[in-house]
Amino acid sequence: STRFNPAAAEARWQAAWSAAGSYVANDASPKPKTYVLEMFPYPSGRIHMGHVRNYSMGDVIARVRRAQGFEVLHPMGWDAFGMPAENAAFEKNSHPGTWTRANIATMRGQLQRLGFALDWSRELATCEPDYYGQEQALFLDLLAHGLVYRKESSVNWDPVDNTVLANEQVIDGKGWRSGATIERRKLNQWFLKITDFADELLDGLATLDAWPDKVRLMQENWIGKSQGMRFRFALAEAAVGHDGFEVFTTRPDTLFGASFAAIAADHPLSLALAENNPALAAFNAECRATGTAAAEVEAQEKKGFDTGLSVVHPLDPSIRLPVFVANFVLMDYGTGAIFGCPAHDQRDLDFARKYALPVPRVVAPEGEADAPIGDEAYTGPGTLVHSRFLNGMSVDAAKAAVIARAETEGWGTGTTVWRLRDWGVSRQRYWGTPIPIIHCDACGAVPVPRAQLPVVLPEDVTFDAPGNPLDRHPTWKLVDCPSCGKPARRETDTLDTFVNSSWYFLRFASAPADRPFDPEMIKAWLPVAQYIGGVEHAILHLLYARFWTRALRRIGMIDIAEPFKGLFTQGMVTHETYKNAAGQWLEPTAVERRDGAWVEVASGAAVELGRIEKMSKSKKNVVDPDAIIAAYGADAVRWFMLSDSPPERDLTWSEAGIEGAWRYVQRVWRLVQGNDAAATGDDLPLVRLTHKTIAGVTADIDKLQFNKAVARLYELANAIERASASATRSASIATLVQLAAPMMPHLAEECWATLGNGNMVIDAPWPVADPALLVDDSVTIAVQINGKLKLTLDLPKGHPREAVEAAVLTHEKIVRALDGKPPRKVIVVPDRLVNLVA
Ligand code: ANZ
Ligand code: ZN
Repeated sequence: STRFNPAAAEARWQAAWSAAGSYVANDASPKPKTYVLEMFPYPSGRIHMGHVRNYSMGDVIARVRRAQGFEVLHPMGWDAFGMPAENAAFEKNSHPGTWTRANIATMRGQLQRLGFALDWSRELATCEPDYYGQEQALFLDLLAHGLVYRKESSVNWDPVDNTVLANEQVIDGKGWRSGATIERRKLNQWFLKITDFADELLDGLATLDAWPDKVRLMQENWIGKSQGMRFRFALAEAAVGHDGFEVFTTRPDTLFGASFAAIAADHPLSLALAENNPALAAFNAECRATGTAAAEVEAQEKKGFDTGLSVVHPLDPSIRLPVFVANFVLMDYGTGAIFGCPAHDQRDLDFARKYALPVPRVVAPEGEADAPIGDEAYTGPGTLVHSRFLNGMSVDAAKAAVIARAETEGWGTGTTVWRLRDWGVSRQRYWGTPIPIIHCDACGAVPVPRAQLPVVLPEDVTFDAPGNPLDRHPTWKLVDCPSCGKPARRETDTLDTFVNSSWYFLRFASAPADRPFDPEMIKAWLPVAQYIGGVEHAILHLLYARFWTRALRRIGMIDIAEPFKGLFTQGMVTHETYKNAAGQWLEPTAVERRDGAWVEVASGAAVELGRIEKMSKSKKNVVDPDAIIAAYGADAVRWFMLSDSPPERDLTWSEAGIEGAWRYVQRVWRLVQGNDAAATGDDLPLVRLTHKTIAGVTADIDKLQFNKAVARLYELANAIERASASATRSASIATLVQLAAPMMPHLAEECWATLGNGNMVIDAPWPVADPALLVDDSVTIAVQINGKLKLTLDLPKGHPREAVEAAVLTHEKIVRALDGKPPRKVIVVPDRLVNLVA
């Protein structure tokens, strides 16, 4: 047939690969090992085009490495715990596991139909006890080494639903489901000591030269190392047993710009004052009743309560500053107290304007007059002004000068300040890894004995009420204390799902039943050579995974410092958006172009064409991979995903794009069908282009520039189409098939078989370019027999002597002229002449 039929071919080759175990990674292989990984998906329901793009890229790398002789680990699994499953369960009063496992089955089928070269024998789902039980063991290992601790900390409390909310569930200070005003509540929660690794995590970034600079910078800013100072403010007059308090600042240089001091509502001084001040007590209560998200604290109106007290300026005892309790000062950061410098801090400026406090400027931008401050605080660099002994210094020099003075005089100390906080991992949720702890009134928090792991989530839970079903379960939490045997309670919090994704790449390398992983296999496979995923994970996931790797190294379980050697973050898949006259979003399948205008397919009504945006359910501008595979086949989808844009940029899905991919699939197929395997003769320009394509595609793929590789394969196909039959042309068709195989594996297998190869194309070694054929200039060589010119040959400049000889002796004309006999002698003058003595 002249048409390639994807449906039949895809199923056949997928079955053949699976039967041959082609993509099963062999731990015992003598080949060099490499590990290619894409960020595992959350099983939300169906695979979307963003997944297809991500996994198509990883698949190309995995397939090329395999063809290059590597033993490749390319696994897949499911980041299967999390809120959406619990929300779905709540809506349908069903079990989150039912929803999750059904989604996994659907999505696994979709990935398999795309023909990815994945080792499904290593598939894992984080929601299964064999995975999360080992996670519990790791948690206890970190606990035993002092890298886990328990501390009181604020959460968002929904007083109507009686539940803790994640920051994303608090919208404008209200609970997303109940609409109730959210309060701050203190709960005992578990923390991982990521701050112990702040230095390491920062310094380690320098070793990650195969990561995008932008991601390294984002991590650096998140860790946020800076110079700060703590110092003591003395109260002008002692009150309620306090004679002062400590403040923390990152801007000691601005100390002469101070116009007030402020403490948190929960600061010991504020609490003490509130005991006989009902107005302050009421203000403190109001402060507590707001969300904890930084953005929210930032957004809310700055409010203060004047305590009537004042503090003494440490650099000039004649200056007094009023002391406020302020709602934007948080108790669990720094010392819970600040000095306010309105000219150079926006929160302080808003506050000062509201309470009519002075706004003295102390930093002026280089070369500019020290104009009064308007509505915007000046936070940029500059020179110190109105600051006595600091005048004329830069910000950094002034910081150092103030710290030096404070340390000499003994009222303050310089500190290195990190923006990074310890990682609170307690979640008041059902669908997560149970924290393996038992609380006993006598013994405190007792680890669950190893022999009793995994602590399995109970199946018989209800989702008919808000809150944590583990808390409501009648018996699950009732256990005896492992230490004293008295009745005790299980911890009902579960671990943040970011914990699940912080070590899954280790479990892929080996998944023993009795341990989290086999350290020998970590040595064999890790670090991941190439990790690919969305830039939305550039900060938290990657930082947490780096932290777990370093923490496990510190406690002696593994010996790598960084989990991901190479990192690539791909762009999004976008699509046009469509709206009807009523302003409702329309799906791409519901609209079409008629006479140059967009209309609704069903009604013919006019449609407004909106912006190109990331595919999302809310804007309905999604294209379902299944429908596209059914229409065009998996290879065309994969090809289009790799072809149009540089992989780090957004890719706009279009009908024209997928049509183009489909036409290319058919062109390659026609070239193979029309191949004349018996043709003889060389076509040097085509040989050269083919070798250039081999070198170019290989280099492009090494740099993940898939769109460039694709462009080269278009060019090669064009050249082959134009060339007339020759041995070269047949060979070039085979090479084209091989080079396209990582992107269009099913088509490639079908072509390879049609070309008469016995093996599968995936088992053929990756083509290697002949460097001599890559040299651009060619020379014309005169070929003589017994001194008489017979023909001229265009050969690459510097072509090796044997290759020149071979090209001459196999040439049709020469073979005929010599009557098929070998010459008596061959004289080669490099790049000029070949004389045959007959
Ligand atoms: C005086 C000052 C002057 C400040 C200035 C900033 C600019 P980051 O960078 O986020 O760490 N601060 C300190 N403790 C606080 C708390 N518990 N709640 C709210 N704010 C607090 O922020 C450090 C700065 O945030 C500190 O430096 C302090 O204000 C404020 F021109 O001190 B600064
Ligand atoms: Zn006990």
